Amino acid sequence: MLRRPSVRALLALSTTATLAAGGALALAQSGPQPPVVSFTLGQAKSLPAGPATVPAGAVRFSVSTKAKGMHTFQIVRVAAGADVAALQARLRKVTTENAFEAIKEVSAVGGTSLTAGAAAGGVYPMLPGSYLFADISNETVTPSIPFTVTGDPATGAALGPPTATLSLADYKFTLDGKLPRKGDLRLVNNGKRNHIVVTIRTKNAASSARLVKALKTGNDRAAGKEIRGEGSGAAIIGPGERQDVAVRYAPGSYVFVCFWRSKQSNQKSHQRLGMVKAATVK
Ligand SMILES: [Cu+2]
Repeated sequence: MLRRPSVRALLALSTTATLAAGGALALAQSGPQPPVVSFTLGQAKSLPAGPATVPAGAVRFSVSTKAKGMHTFQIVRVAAGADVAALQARLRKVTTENAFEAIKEVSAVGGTSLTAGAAAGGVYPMLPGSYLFADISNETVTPSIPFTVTGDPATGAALGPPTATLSLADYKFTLDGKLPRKGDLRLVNNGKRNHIVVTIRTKNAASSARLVKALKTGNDRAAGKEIRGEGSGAAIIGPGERQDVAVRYAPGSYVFVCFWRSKQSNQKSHQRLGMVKAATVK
């Protein structure tokens, strides 16, 4: 559902654009390590696999796939008392932002993209309750499996100190701290809307400035000229959610962009409303 035409078209415009989030992600955290849970994404329309229960508190999701191409996992919270199996069936048919937001009993927690060969993921402050672990890579179906978070609700808010924080608002990005070459990047949604974060590498700061302008004005052709090398993506981050994405950046210039577009933004893509930001890694 994330791979809307505008995203695909934009990335396809650059022959050098390869999505390599999985390969770029690495675990890097000092101090006490959160427990790790491992999930896998399958081929095409097959179901993901993973544990039925996950402990409450800060948990590192380590996600891998053997499938070709870029895949994106999405953690979805299910409202208390809702019929999980029914929602799983309903989510399976979701292929658009509006269809996702129409299901009131589910909300996006977070997720990220990955490619075969390297585990990707991040640390999530998990609260007890019912969840779905979904594969949102496919454009015609959204397969998912249920899991339950059990344990002390009080531990759910604990995340360690961030290396850097990228805050998401309606409709703007704010970056606090320096992007690490290797570490955890905290993503926090302070807005009232769902957002995504696609990270695009550019040639230099001037190219980033041109890309920012092109994305804000919806000029995909101009934007395509500035995309360089690998990009990566964070899945849907719901209002109030936070996650620490394990990242590894080569020194250089980058642009963060949100392509989310739904009725809540009057069908305007968020990048047109200002959700584009250039950043550098030294
Ligand atoms: Cu957005």
